[in-house]
This record gives sequence, C-alpha cells and structure tokens, in this order.
Amino acid sequence: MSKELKTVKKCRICGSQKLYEFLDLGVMPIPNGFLKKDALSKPENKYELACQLCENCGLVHLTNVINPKIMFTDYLYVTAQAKQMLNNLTHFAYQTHKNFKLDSSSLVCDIGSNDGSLLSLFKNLGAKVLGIDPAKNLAKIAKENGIPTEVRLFGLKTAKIIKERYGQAKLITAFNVVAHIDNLHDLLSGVSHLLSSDGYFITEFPYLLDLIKNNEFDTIYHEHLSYFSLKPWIYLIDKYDFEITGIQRRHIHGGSIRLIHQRKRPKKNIAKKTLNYLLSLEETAGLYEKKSYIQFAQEVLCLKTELLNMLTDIKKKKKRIVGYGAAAKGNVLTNFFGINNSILDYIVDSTPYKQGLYTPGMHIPIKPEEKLLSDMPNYALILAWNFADEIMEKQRQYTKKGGKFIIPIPKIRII
Ligand code: DWN
Repeated sequence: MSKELKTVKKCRICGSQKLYEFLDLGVMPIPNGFLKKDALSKPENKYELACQLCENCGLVHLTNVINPKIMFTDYLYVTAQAKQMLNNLTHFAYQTHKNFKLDSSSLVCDIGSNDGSLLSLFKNLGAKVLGIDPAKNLAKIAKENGIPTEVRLFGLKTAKIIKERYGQAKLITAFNVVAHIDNLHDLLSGVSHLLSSDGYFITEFPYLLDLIKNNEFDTIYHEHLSYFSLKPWIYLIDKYDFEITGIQRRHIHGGSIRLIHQRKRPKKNIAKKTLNYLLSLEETAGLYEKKSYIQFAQEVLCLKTELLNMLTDIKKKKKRIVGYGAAAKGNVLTNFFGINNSILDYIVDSTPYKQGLYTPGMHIPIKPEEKLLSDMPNYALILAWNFADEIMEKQRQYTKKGGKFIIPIPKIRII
C-alpha cells in the first residue's frame, strides 16, 4: 500500500485473481470527508471508486483500499443520529441479552463501537462491556458515556491484548463495520481468539441481494470495501470453524442481514433451512453471474440521466431544491451525478457535527433540519433515502405547506 492507497489484485476472501470490474463511479473524495468553510479553496484528495466481482467465490469488493487511518481516525458518522438505527439496536440488545442469558460475568465486545450506543444498552442490562474503535473523537464520546473503549483497529493483535486484559468475550458484535475491514482473515482470527468456546459472534451488514435488487449504487463507497452475500461469507467463516446458527434480514440501511455465529457443533443447525433458501435466492438473482452486474451498472447510468433531467426541469421552472440527510451515500450520489450547489441550495441534517460544514466534492452547505420548514424550498431530495419514512413523518408540516420530497432510490419518486 502506498501511504494512502492499495490496489486490490486478489480477492480478500479466497485469494483468486479472477476479478471482473463492473462499475466505475469515477474519482471522488471520501464520503465522510466533510469540510469546514476555510478548507473549500484547498485541493481535496480524490480516490478512484470502482467495484469488482470475484469470479471464484462471488465477493463484490472495491478495486482499491484507502488507508483506514485516513478514513476512520476522525469519524463523523454517529450511530445515535437515527431513531430507526437506535430502535434496531435496542431491540437487538434486549433480545440477545435474554436469549443468550448474559449476566454480570459476560463480557460483550463491540467491534466498531462508534459512540458506544449499542454497548450502553448491554451495560444497562448488566453485562460487562468493551468498545473497540479507531476513531478518537467517537471513543471520547463513548468514554464520557461510561463505555470503556480501546482506540484501535480490531484484528488478532488487538484480540490478544484484549484477552490478556479483560478475558474472553461471551458475545462479540460487529454492526456495519465488517464491510470496512480489509483483512477479513485477521478479523476472523481475532474473533476466534477472543470469543469464548460457547460464545456468539453477531454481525450485521448491508446485504448485496438488496443492493443489487434496489439499485443502491450509492452505498458503494470508499469505506465499504466489501459487499457481502452469503456464499463468500460462509466460505470465509468456514475456515475459522464457525457456522451461522441464526439469520435475519433487516430493513435498515437499504436492507441488511444479521448473522449469529457459533463454533461448529455436531448439533442440528436450525438455521440451515433459511441459509439454503437465501443461497438459492442469491443464485436466482444472478449474484454470481457477470451479466447481472453489467445490467446493474446500466441501471445506475439510467438513474443518473433520469434524475438530472428531473432536477434540471425543476430548476428551469425557477423552483428551489435542497437535500435532506448529509449521508455518506448522498455524497456518492451527488459527486457521481455532478449535483452541486447550483442544483441543491443546501442539505439539512440532524447531526450537530455536520451542521455548518460542507459536503466533500460538491461543497454543498449543511444546515440544521429546522431550516426546511423556516425556508420552505419547493423540493427536498432525500439523500438518506434509507430513512425516508422517518424523515417524511418528522417533516409532515413541510408537505402540508406544499413542500415535495424526491426519493431517488430504488426508483425516483416525488411525494
Ligand atoms: O456503514 C455506514 C453506514 C451504515 O452509515 C457508515 N460507513 C456510514 C453511514 O453511512 P451514511 O452516512 O450513509 O448513514 P446514514 O445513517 O444513512 O446517514 C443518515 C444521515 O441522515 C445522517 O447524517 C443523519 C441524517 N438524518 C437526518 O438528518 N434526519 C437521519 C435521519 C433519520 C433524520 O431524521
């Protein structure tokens, strides 16, 4: 790896070099690289964003890896900003604590613990908790909330340090972080080392089946190195003596999948039927065929044309448009489609950290959500489309007063 970038020449799961590039989103800044006003005149680092299919195991992954220190040391995405996300985590914590009979002797480790939102739930239920996250700014919030956090990337080396200091974990969670990790074998080695023999490893990540089905091209960005389906994931965990004993599809982040792993046991695996069903869905959806990805790339270009035509027509009629949700995915869409400040006057967002900053690449100003109702622009393009229902519910007054929402994914809709 140069200090900034490494080209991916072999699959990070199976090592195959038979990689087929199917989508090139051009070069753009990292999607959470929000800027202060005084940085707008300075040059921005831009990196290639392109996706490839491993023709051997089926893993979809980026063609390069940006040094994680550049992306994750000062990280602006805060878990607690979206109610739906917190509800998702709250239900999970209660269900898991009860089903796995966790108690005050149970250590729960969260890989990519962010602001400690998930671990706070387990702590309140009486478990011992430990966060692991490289983002100094977020670990500070977590520690202020009473969540001990190791500020480092997770892998076998970190697992050995943690096991030495805290003992083995009964539960290791990794929500929306596995896709961000380059060395998956190091991740699984670390989990295998840290997890107790009767422990559970639970991960949740966006599901490739939903991404392809719903045209969610904007969830492809530099932070997300891999886009998982079950076939390559099982190929990976199998090498570390894990099996999937629980599986759930989740309507979060455009469609995710939650997997419960335990060490392989002779016992009947009740999840086998669901696994086989989803694996057959993946085959039927053509997830392991090049032609599916050629079609996917074509649909992205059609969406680009259709949305740009619609926004241009609106502007020609002297109407005003803003963005809603300064999401990482929104920065991919605006950069790839070339939607800048001449189209979107500003973007409203609930995250205090992001307000007053500008989006990477397109330099669109970010304002508090309250501005939508006080300013009443004609249209609001929901860039955080995965939370469209929550947003439109919150902003009923805006539509009552004649404002219109535009939802771009999976198909363009005006509401
Ligand atoms: O993997 C990741 C995914 C899961 O989340 C991270 N790498 C980064 C992040 O991606 P994102 O920034 O696209 O995430 P969200 O959660 O889809 O972004 C939502 C944005 O919308 C946040 O900035 C908060 C904002 N928001 C808002 O302004 N009002 C969200 C809601 C629900 C709202 O009501």
